[in-house]
Amino acid sequence: MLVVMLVTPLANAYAAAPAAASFDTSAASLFSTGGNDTPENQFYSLTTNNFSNLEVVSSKNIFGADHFANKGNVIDANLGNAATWGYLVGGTAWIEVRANSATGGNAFQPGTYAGFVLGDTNIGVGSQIRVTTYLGDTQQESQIVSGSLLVDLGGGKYKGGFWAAQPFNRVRLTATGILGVGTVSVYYAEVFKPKAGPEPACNVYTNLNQPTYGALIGLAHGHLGRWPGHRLQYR
Ligand SMILES: [Ca+2]
Repeated sequence: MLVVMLVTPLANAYAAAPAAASFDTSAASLFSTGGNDTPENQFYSLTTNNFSNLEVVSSKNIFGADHFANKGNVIDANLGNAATWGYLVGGTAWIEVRANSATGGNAFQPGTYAGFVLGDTNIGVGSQIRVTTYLGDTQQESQIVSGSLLVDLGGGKYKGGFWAAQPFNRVRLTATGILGVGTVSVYYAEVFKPKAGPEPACNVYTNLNQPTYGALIGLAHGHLGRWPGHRLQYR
């Protein structure tokens, strides 16, 4: 199997907006359920216009209220609204998207990207953003994605996540140790399921682009066209 990826040395991340998904309420069968039917070679939001049977859960404060206000914004069809956690002095809060039909062999498989699009100008300053995958209630993997690992999408939005080595059906974002007063905004969770493209023909230029190939390129250095510091990765 050949999957071609263009990645940065710093982060296996890509800064393009996810492809717009059509939304047809009359054809529920078009909805994805998990690893078996998620479109390949594109970032695909874990939102109700793309997936059936989604759930979003937030950590709660001592009064039993969700830390993240408007948590439903994370899974609704509008990619422009967010769930927000307003903090005073530090602390920890998390928000988690569960793909409840992605069970058993339909879980997202190893090699799938799991992450979030979030916004907050204070992230990375005395704070930490972590992405954790779960299979049911069982934690699978967890990585810090804040600081230089975040990909700046512009417009105050950032992309943070990682390529999972274990199957999962839940993705959690945890914000920890933030100093001062501010807000963490979480827009949506997303996955990227890579798939091998056709073997490139010899001696001709071949465009290694989505969705034919699982082609990724980091934009962290802003040198599209010359790609210094980037490398080809074959899987
Ligand atoms: Ca939304």
